[in-house]
Amino acid sequence: RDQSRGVSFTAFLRHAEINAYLDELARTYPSRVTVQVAGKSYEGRDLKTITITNGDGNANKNVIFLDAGIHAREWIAPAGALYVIQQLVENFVSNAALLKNYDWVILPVVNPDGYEYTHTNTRMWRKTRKPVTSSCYGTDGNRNFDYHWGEVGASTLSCADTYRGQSAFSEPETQIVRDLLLSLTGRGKFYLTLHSYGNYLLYPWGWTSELPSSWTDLDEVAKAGAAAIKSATGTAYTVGSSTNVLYAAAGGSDDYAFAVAKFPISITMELPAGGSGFDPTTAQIKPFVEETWLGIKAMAEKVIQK
Ligand code: ING
Ligand code: ZN
Repeated sequence: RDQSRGVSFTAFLRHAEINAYLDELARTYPSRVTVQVAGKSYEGRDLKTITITNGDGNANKNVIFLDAGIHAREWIAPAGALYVIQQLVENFVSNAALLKNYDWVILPVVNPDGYEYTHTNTRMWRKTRKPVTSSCYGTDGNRNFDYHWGEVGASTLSCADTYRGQSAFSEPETQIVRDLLLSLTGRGKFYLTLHSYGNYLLYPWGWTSELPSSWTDLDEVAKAGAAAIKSATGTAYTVGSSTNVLYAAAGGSDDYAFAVAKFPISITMELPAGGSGFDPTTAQIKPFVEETWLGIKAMAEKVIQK
């Protein structure tokens, strides 16, 4: 990090630095920004949400909920969430239309224990860090949500990278996302979860190849994101249901947000690959998150105009 204030997107931040940035925004922009501790990770780290408003005092607006970093090694995803935060807060004047009738709630690091572990120990760690047996640690957070939990594309083996967990919502981190999503039922109109890599905009279902009855709404929003990115940088995103364009996997947060928390639009965004996939160079951070923001903005605009 450099400069007097804020983040520069020239390095991947540690979890403590990310939380410090959120706190700094809350101090600097108290009328528009609220930071709350939604809960603690298994190892005791604070999962902080930032709620961004336009400061008009209306507490009952629709909500866009964004999270990132449920998978530890996908470092570009929390960076992408931070860029969204920076744009909405520090570049507020340009983005005021996105906050007129909507508040944004953003959880930039769902899995801070895993995220820190990829910085200190094992770069390619994916899961949480709660021990399952004496030799196998961690659950795949994106297989741990309680909607058709464990039915497909999830492992019952605790050492596996896609381990579904001992039970649905066995992890404090997924319980926190669950509780945030459920607290937003009704107001929550758009759930977006950032992952990497592969350039996909995925929507439900992950548990079946069938499509939800409202799939054309999902497709329309995702395609707006893909088109904005394509015209800005030429980067192609693949759009479709997770099962149909990537692979079947039950217990994902997007299926849960859509089916149980009743978010009418729920999308998983797989950001670009860098390096060998999960490890973009520091020089790639800025262009990747700028491009991602254009897609997110276009999707939000489509949701807002509905
Ligand atoms: N990809 C997602 C995963 O959890 C996904 C893809 C999302 C599948 C939603 C099914 C439902 O496997 C990554 N890179 O984690
Ligand atoms: Zn992922």
